[in-house]
Amino acid sequence: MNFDTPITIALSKGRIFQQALPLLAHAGIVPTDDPETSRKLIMDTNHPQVKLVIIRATDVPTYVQWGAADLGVAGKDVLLEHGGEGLYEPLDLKIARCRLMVAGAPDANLEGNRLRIATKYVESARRYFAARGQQVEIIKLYGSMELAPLVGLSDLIVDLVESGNTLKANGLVPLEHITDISSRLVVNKAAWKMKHATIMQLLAALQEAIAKAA
Ligand code: PRT
Ligand code: MG
Repeated sequence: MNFDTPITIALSKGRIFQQALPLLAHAGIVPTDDPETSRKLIMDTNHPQVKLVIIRATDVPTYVQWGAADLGVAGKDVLLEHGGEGLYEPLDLKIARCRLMVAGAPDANLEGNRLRIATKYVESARRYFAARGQQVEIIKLYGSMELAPLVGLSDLIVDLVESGNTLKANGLVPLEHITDISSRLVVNKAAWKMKHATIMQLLAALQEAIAKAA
C-alpha cells in the first residue's frame, strides 16, 4: 500500500494487538515495536505516515470519536457501552471473539424483579433485561465480576465468556446468551471524508485479509 496521507490507528495491547497484527501486515503495516515490551504509547510503523497509539481497550472509541486517532480497533462490547457517537463501524475484523452472557450459580433464578446484576457492561445489561420486561438493579464493576455472586454482592453477572474456564473455576455457569462479540474497525467521521482514498485502500486490504483468515 501507498500511504500518502498521515494515518493514526488506535489499538489496545493484548489480544486485540496480537490478533490485529496479521491483518495489518496484509495491508503492509508493520509496527517497529512490540507493545508488550515497549513502554511507548505512540509507535512507528514501517510507513513514516502510519502511526499506532496504544491505549486501554475501553478508550479506543473515545480517541477515534475526538479525532485523536483516525481509525481504531475496538470490541463490540466496548462499542455497545460507548454508543458509537462520531464513529463509523465499517468492518467486522472477526478477531478477539467471545460471547456476552448472563452467568450465575447453577441454581440461580433468572426470573423475578429486583434481581441484582453485577457487570462492567451496564448499558448492554440494562437493555437486555429491559427487553425481557424485567426490572433489575445494575451494580457497576470494573473487573472480577465472577466474585460478585460468590460473596452475595449480586444474583447474576453479565460478562464476556470465551472458553468458559473463568466461570467454571468459580463454580458459575453461563445461563443466557446476550450477543456474539468480535472486534470492529472504527473510523472517525471527519477522517472518513478527509482521508477517504487512503481509508478505502486500507479497508480493502483488511477485508481481503479477513476473507483469507475465514
Ligand atoms: O484488560 P484491560 O482492563 O486493560 O482491558 P480489557 O479487559 O477491556 O482488554 P482486553 O485486552 O482483555 O480485551 C479486549 C477485548 O477483547 C474485549 O473488549 C473483548 O471484545 C475481547 N475479548 C475476547 C475478551 C475475551 N475474549 C475474554 N475472554 N475480553 C475479555 N475476556 C475475559 C472475560 O472478561 C473473562 O474475565 O476473559 C475471561 C473469560 O474468558 P474464558 O476463556 O475463561 O471464558
Ligand atoms: Mg482484560
